[in-house]
Amino acid sequence: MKRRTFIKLSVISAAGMVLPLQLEAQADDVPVLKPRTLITPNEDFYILQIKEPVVLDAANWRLGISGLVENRIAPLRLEDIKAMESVETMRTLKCIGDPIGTEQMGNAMWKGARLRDLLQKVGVKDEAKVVVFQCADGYHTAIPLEDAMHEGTILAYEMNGKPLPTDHGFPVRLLNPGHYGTKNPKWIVSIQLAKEHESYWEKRGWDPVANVKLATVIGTPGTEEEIIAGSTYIVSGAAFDAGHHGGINKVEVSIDYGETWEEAEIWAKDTPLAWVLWKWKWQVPKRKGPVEIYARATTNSGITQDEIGIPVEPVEVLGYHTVDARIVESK
Ligand SMILES: Nc1nc2c(c(=O)[nH]1)N[C@H]1C(S)=C(S)[C@@H](COP(=O)(O)O)O[C@H]1N2
Ligand SMILES: [Mo]
Repeated sequence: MKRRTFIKLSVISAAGMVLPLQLEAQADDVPVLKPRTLITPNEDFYILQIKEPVVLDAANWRLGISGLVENRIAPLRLEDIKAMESVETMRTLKCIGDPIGTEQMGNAMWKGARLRDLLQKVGVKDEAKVVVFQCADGYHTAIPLEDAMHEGTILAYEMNGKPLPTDHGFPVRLLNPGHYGTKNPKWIVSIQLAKEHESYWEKRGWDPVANVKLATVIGTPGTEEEIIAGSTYIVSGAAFDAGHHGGINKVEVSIDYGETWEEAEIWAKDTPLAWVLWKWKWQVPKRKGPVEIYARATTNSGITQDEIGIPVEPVEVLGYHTVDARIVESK
């Protein structure tokens, strides 16, 4: 996979036309970081679902709550959910199919209502063990009642200060801290309390728990990227543990197959439910040829990623992300 190594700027030509200008990533004065910003703009946020995004009309949309509940309530309108106490929180979302997070990971500010406030309103029967979400595209997934009652589990209706975009689940999606995207359903149309449920992806062999594993991703350089011998180059990326190991304490980079490690600077962070962004200034050697870049994180609980990954409690740690690049003569 080739990564983007150029940034686009616009300049006004002599004739007054806006021309695209490409700058090389390795130019010393214009380091290109990937990710570039702590918050991923909505238009850059990855999009993933089983079919096409569903376009729902807020006026006609209703959210039904049924199953093992004490009180029957009329289906909720979007206004009803917006009238509940709201929380605004920064969260990183990541796909289980890309656990390192090279492409399918993004971070946003989300606003919504706590799921538990809604569940307390309807009253949950003792036999209920899971909360099932049915979505307008036919997707369905369940989460344990305990996770549903977590104060950080929200029914989100805003993303980065805007109504939730259609691609990200308009009008309402779940944000379920600590869990991969599969457990963050979009276009929710009904919620059921049940004893058990086999979800869409579980039927197809995916992990029913879907806890996010600790991982560090190298954004720059990209695979096969050409790096100028003797230059300074900013290696950059993100690291995320979804709070399972107390958050990220330190990120390190190695360019000698893990023999020695250099500490990167964490230049942006929020709570452990958001990624940390890091960068490391590399004095690129004069010798030309292939180079392999490794990155690893150490958590606040004291766990450091190793080469192949570690099955530690409470959730796993992935191995290093490695990127093959090339040191070349300047052109
Ligand atoms: N309704 C619905 N919700 C869904 C999915 C889906 O296919 N349908 N896919 C899930 C998966 S696998 C991921 S990774 C996230 C992606 O969320 P995003 O498109 O907002 O980035 O949505 C989750 N929620
Ligand atoms: Mo996913």
